[in-house]
Amino acid sequence: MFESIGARVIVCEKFGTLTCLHTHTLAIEYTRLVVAAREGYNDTVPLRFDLFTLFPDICAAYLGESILKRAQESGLVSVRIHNLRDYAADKHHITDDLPYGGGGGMVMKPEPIFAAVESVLTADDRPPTAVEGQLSAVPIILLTPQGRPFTQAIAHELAQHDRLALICGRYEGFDERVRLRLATDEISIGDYVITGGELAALVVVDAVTRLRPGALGDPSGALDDSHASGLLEYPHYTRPPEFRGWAVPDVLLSGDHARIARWRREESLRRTFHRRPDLLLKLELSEEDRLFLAEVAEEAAENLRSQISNS
Ligand code: 6GU
Repeated sequence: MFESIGARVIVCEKFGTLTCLHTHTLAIEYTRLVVAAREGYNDTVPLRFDLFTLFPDICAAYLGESILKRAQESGLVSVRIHNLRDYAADKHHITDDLPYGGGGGMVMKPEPIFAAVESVLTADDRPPTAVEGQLSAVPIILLTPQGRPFTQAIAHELAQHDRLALICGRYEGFDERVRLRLATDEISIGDYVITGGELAALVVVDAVTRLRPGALGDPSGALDDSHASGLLEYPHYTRPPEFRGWAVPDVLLSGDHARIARWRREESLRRTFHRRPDLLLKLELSEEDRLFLAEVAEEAAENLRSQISNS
């Protein structure tokens, strides 16, 4: 894979020197290929998502707009939505039932879910009845509040695959046999409960798609995002330079790119220190970053001292 990308990069470089007409397109394609090679993505086939849900319209609405729409149109990803109700064998297409042992709520029946996933993923992808803990070629991911908390690192991990199956839970949850015998992974999007896994599956599709080289118009886009560097993003400003007497910081108008880069780095560090100090502990910081953070910490301590003495 790397070799073929290498060859294509060389071809792009050659074209780049031959023609000016398509330089911009080539520059984007070039960056896309380099990023794909470095990150280990297979950029030659679209990343395919299979979403299994009882509410296909919810998923389709979000996937039909903006970056996700364009990523599908340009063949970077493909998303198929499968209605679990279509795989219920009975006359009324029932997909849930009462819990054994009593108690409130309904449980999602195993048969329609197994039938849907097994018919969509071909026999080559995965043995029809998986043994617990066995690795599948295609990750089969349940979206539930009991899953591992979703992070940017997990998005990177999932973006390495050619294909992902996402199963959205509803009601009280899945029959445990879905978890034990079909799923290979279970993801939650945070410590709160929402009505179903659809929003969570869309969160995963969105975060993973953004990482596919070329999904964002600007190839460096995904690198600047909050959490991509492990830091929160710096403040952004646009025109006008003054609004209601509030001015844009001078440095951003200075045209001095080195100073602007340093300012952005410092504001990212400052923001992360105040809002998410837990993130700083996980990072490797430069000496310059450390010195700056020491100043921020000293400032914060000074503020605290004066608050305490004024109270
Ligand atoms: Cl994946 N599903 C539901 N219903 N609630 C959640 C969740 C998922 N992640 C956090 N809360």
